[in-house]
Amino acid sequence: MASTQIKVDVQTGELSGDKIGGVTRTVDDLKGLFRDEAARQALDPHTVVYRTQEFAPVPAGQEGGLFWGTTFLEPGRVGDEYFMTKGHHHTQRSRAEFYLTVTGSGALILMDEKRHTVFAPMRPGTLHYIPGNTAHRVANTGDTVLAFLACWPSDSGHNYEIIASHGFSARLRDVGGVPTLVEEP
Ligand code: PAN
Ligand code: ZN
Repeated sequence: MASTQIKVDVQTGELSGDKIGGVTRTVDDLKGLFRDEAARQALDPHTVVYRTQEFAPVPAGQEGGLFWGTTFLEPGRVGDEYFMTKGHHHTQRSRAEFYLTVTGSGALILMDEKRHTVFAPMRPGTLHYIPGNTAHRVANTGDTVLAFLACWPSDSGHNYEIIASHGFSARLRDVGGVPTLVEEP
């Protein structure tokens, strides 16, 4: 049986090898994501908010396989909100995921099917299990790059539309220097 192998730099999260893709999301790409759209427009549109790497040993959508990835989320703010990922549901709602933080500090924001939102601190060495049927997003609450490794089923898919149109029920905001979940009106 053929084995497929890549390298993971466990200090930085950087992946190297074959079959590695990924995306970069700039301030310009994230129109409408943050509460304070004027603050987003005041930033240099080319500023990178996050970059991902993804190791896909099987085709996307194939049942039974696994994907591995790293997300590098820059430190920064848009108004009182931290730089964060778009956030998504898995298209196959029941699919779960692991996030393992390797550098930096931040927060994993989770919202269940009843739109109840909670967050959990992320720091090097924390491993979070994201259950199925749970929308997930990460915010960088620190001053350095937050890098985390992720593993998810190859048939999960990503649904961004629901979050783009309805958002999470709460946003993680800097309230007097403390990351605080603030319910959306
Ligand atoms: C992660 C995310 C990654 C980027 O690999 O895709 O952190 O976040 P967005 O996809 O929300 O932009 C994951 O959760 N995969 O399923
Ligand atoms: Zn996911």
